[in-house]
This record gives sequence, C-alpha cells and structure tokens, in this order.
Amino acid sequence: MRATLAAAATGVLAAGAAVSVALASAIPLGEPANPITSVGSLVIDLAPPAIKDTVIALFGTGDKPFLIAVLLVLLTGAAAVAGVLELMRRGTGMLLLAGVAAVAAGAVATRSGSSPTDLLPTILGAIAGAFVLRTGARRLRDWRSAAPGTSAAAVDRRKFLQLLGVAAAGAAILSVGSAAVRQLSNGIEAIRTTLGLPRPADPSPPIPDGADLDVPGITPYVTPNESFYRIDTALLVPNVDPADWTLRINGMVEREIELTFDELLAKPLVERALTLTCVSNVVGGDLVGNAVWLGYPVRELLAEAVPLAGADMVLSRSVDGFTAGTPLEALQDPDRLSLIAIGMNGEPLPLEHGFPVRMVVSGLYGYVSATKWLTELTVTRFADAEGYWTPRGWSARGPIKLASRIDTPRPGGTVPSPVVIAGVAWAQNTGIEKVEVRVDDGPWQTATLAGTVSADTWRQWSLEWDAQPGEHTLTVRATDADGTVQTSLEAPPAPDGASGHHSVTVQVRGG
Ligand SMILES: Nc1nc2c(c(=O)[nH]1)N[C@H]1C(S)=C(S)[C@@H](COP(=O)(O)O)O[C@H]1N2
Ligand SMILES: [Mo]
Repeated sequence: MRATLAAAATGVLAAGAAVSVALASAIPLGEPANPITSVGSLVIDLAPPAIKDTVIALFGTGDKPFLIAVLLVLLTGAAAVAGVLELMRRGTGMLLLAGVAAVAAGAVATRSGSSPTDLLPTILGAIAGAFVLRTGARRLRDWRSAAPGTSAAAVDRRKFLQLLGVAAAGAAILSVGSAAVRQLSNGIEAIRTTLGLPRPADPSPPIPDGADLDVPGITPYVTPNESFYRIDTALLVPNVDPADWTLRINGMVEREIELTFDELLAKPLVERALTLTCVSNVVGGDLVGNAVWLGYPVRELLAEAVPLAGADMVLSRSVDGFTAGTPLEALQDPDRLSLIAIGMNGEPLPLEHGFPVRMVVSGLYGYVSATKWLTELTVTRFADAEGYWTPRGWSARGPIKLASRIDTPRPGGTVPSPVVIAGVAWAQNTGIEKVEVRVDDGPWQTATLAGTVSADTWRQWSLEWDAQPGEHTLTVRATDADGTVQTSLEAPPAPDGASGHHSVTVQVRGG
C-alpha cells in the first residue's frame, strides 16, 4: 500500500516536472507552444456544441479556467496511474506518459499558426517527466527489494525521497518563475491596451483607394499588426513600462537630452506609412511589412541635441542591449522619413514590435535602423562604434535593395487562363516607377501599378496574362523612381541584402 502511494506520488511529480518545464520553455515561443492551452483549445474544437453550451451556461467566462482545471485533474490522475504502472511493470508507465505527450504534441501541431519549434516545450517536458518517472520507479523498486530495517533499505529510501524532493522543488521554482514572467508581461499588456494615443499633429495623407488592387492572394497594402513579420534577438520580449521609460540622447552632441514618455507624447507627432524590410529576407521572401507609424521625427530630436562636427553615426540601443548603427546623415535628411515611433496602425506598438518606443527609418534595413524597445541614441562615428550585427558578418551600412515579389499565382500552382499575376515591389525613400513581368524567355511586359501614399512604402502591381497551357516560369523586376532597374544578379542575404529576380513556375490548365 505504501509503495503504491509512493509510486503514485512519483507519477504526479513526474507530471509536475513535465508541465513546469513545458510551460516555462513555452514562454519565449508564445501561445501555440503551450501544450496545456493547446490541448484545451483542441478539446473546445472537438467538443459537441451541446456540451460547450452547458459549460458556458454553468461557468460563463470562467469556462476556460474550468476546462484547464479539468485537464489538470485528468492529468494528475493519469500521472498517478502511470507511476503505479511503472512500478508494477517497467515501461508501462512510460508508455502512458508517451501517449499523453503525443496527444499534447498533436494538439500543439494542429493549432493555427503553430510551427515545428512550438513542439519543443512538449518534447522537453516529456523528457523531464520521463526522467523523473523512470528514475523514481527504479529507486522505489530498489528500496522495496532491500531487506526492511537494514541500512541498505534506509539508503535506498533516502535516494528515492531525494529524487522526489528535487523534482518537487524544481517544478515549484520553475512554476513560480514563469508565473512571475507571465504576470509582468500581462501587466505591461494591460498598460498598453489602456494607453490612448495622442492625435497626430501631422496626420498621414489618406491612403488612396487604389493602393489595394482587387486581386485574390495579393499582400494587403497595409499589413495588420498580427501578421507583421517579427525579427529580433530577444528570447523574452522585453517588458518596458512607459512610466519608467526614458530616451537618452548622448555622445557627440552639444546638449545631452533625456526624454520621458509623457514628454514624447506631448510633442507634435507625425503619422506616416512606411515599409519595413529585414536584411535576411530572401528573394521572394516575406520578411517585409507595411504599417502606418505614429511618432516624432528623429531629425527634430537630433536638432535639439546638436550633433558635433565629425560625427557620422547614431548608435540606437534597446533595453535588451541590441544596437543598430544608422548613418547620421540619413537621420538628418529632411527628405528621408525617420521616426521615434509609439504607434503602429492606430494602436500603441505591440509588445513584440518594440513597446513603448522604437525607431523606423525609410530605405534602411531593420538591423541598421529599426531598434525596438529603444532607450538610447548615441551620436558617434562608424570608426568608433558598431551595431549588433556588424561584427557578426553583416555590413555596417544597410540601404534596402530595390525588390519585387510575385504574390499570386503561388509557385507550383495550377492556374486557368487568363489569370492575373500580382505582387508588391519596394524601393523605400526612392519609390517604384515601373514593374515588368516576363513569361519564360519572352519580352518584359509592363504591369499596372497600384496607387501609393508615398515613396516610403511598397506598391502593389498586377498584370493580366493570357496564358498558353503547360508549364511556365514568371519573372518580375522593378524600376525605381531614379530609373534604376532591379538587378538580375543573384546575391544571398549576407552581408548586405539579397538581390536577383523573383520567379515562380506554374502550370496552366487546358490544352
Ligand atoms: N531590440 C531589437 N530591435 C530590433 C532587432 C532586435 O533584434 N532587437 N532586430 C531588428 C531587425 S533585424 C529587424 S528586421 C526589425 C524587425 O522589426 P519587427 O520585428 O517589428 O518586424 O527590428 C529591428 N530591431
Ligand atoms: Mo532584420
């Protein structure tokens, strides 16, 4: 009886270890990586409507915590059974554990927007649980097989209890730690959602109706925040309370400045659309997005600080230590948009996009200009300082390369004839003047360009294609407002951005 209880306790602690490891490792990955909530969502998806309605009627908005509680009770029960099974017959408890982990993995994998890395917490949790279960059962067996009352039995007993103690303490520490981290970011998220943005002193010119072509499958002109690409080195999204935030402007300046969030809000803010691009974007890739930003021109702040002669770079620093080196000239250029931004598409910056303040600069890749969770601007020289990515094999300067992309038809797709070919092209700060498409080795045909609000954003384009049946390769190239034609020369992203023409191969129906 005592052994059965001890075995059940081993199983429960194994589950505790598994869950605490999984939940802690899911924090940096975001929601679908959390196996508990993913199993909960799967249950909600699969539950018959009658049961759903009853639960909602009984528990109201408490239905989700109730579901999670039910799942945890079931898990605890299964874990106790696994512990007893593993004691009776080696491997049987492990099998049950593997089954539960497989259900969790299945739930995670079927959540919308989940990626293979989201399975990692479930796998790590299963490993931690399997270790505790297996080792615990072995030590328990050793203890039982030692002659009662002997010192060998006492040693085995101590070893068993030690394992349980370590597992319990580890699970408790991890759980308290992750709860604290979650609470912190929930707190900042609450501050973010209640923060009202001031109205811009200089609003964005209205986005022309024609900026969005009516073509299925084309990328929208303005990228919604939820689908905006995210690139950063932050394992955990920094939690910055605007009340504690300051921006220091220092280095080679006549006047050092320190700005609070309220002081920033009180400035005459500018609202502008601007397309952000990552240097790591491959030809045809999706590390690019267009948003309407609300912020204060970097140029104005620099003018207050008065850079000294000889300075040629501004090193922007994030609260998490990331830095970007931006040419001073670009930030002082009245013809180039650069903002200390607080708003993105009408909302405060989402936490993962730099809340409360980030930088955005037209025509420069993000790694040399778009510092999120911004806290310091140091006026310096390229000879004296370098941004985070420069010693890691990326160029110190990162002007965005002229690029174009085919969004539809998708590569490998089968299309009818005629069909509309469409996509986006960008040359931030210069502007797109022409987009051409070629079918196989045919002549370049000029596409129709959509409207745009400025030269700082991408432009949609489209071309109707009267296609011949069979397999065809479509290639796109853009020309910028300076008359430069996009090069066909292929370059990988490192060290200063990919180049080359995007092409897709499709099958045309008929014939
Ligand atoms: N603090 C911080 N800011 C950062 C980065 C980072 O790693 N840390 N990455 C930069 C890079 S490489 C890009 S492309 C843009 C991406 O911004 P987004 O995630 O809002 O799309 O942020 C830039 N700002
Ligand atoms: Mo990037």
